[in-house]
Amino acid sequence: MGFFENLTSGLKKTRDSILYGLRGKKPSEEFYEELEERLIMADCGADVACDLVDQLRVRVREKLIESTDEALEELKSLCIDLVAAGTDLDLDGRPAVVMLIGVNGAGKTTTAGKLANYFKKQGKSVLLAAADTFRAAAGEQLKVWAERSGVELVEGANDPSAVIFDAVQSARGKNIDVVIADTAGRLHTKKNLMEELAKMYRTVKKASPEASIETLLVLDAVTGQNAVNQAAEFSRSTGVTGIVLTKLDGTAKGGAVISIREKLGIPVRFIGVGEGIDDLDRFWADEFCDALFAVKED
Ligand SMILES: Nc1nc2c(ncn2[C@@H]2O[C@H](COP(=O)(O)OP(=O)(O)OP(=O)(O)O)[C@@H](O)[C@H]2O)c(=O)[nH]1
Ligand SMILES: [Mg+2]
Repeated sequence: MGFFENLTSGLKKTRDSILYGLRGKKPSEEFYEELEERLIMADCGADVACDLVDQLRVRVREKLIESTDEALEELKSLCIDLVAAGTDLDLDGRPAVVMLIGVNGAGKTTTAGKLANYFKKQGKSVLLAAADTFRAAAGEQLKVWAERSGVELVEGANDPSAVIFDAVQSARGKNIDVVIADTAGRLHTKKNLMEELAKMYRTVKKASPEASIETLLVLDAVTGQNAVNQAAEFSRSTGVTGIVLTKLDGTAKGGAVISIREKLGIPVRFIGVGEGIDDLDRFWADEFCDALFAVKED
């Protein structure tokens, strides 16, 4: 199955919950009200949903649109405008370092494994850094992913910054393109744990001044609006350059992507739509909105 099919089937729950019964009609006040409610249910956020539907009303009037199918196509293009900007990755540094951060169980380790495979397929050399030194089994879990994707792994005893230092230095020595660091799950309310992230960031710069750093906040889409709150909290205490939204396959809350982009201005960089090694891809606004609002019955 290609990724687009994967994405389309992953977002089926969200799409169905937004579109059910709305197709093949004339746009009426009832349609707009129902649509707004569905967007809120899909966790687009109440203000964003209200804005989108208001803009849609104007478009429908201006373009003399007469069917809800056409109106939903318009909604799709409004949605693309909202989420498209700034999705490019900064991988120019030597090495490029991708730090995965987030609360417990969001999907950081799985994403680290999938990303290793993703970059490797693009012809880049990759090194995984097991910087979750908190949970005993975390290193083992990452080792399995390293073997699966055929990349090197750097481990260490109990200091995440030391692991990152070793990994970045080793990558520098071996001319490796990308270092992916898996970190321990943490609550954004724990100040010392947030400071630990800041220390890891400084350590990368110490190990290689030419390194570029992408700090990707991994969020579980199933948590919907709560994911939006987590994003707000994490970005307040540490620099978050992008979001990885995981588990979009298991939720009707895919609208969180729109909400995060609109409310926090943080771009979604990658999305996860399953537990397999290939169930991750870059976030492309048009593909995503296509899958979210596919007007054709499926
Ligand atoms: N369905 C689905 N499951 C996922 C996805 N990403 C991760 N998971 C599952 O979510 C669970 C937690 O994933 P981990 O990668 O261990 O999460 P983590 O953030 O590293 O967890 P901690 O290290 O404990 O904080 C695992 O069972 C994964 O298989 C996804 O995109 N879709
Ligand atoms: Mg983990």
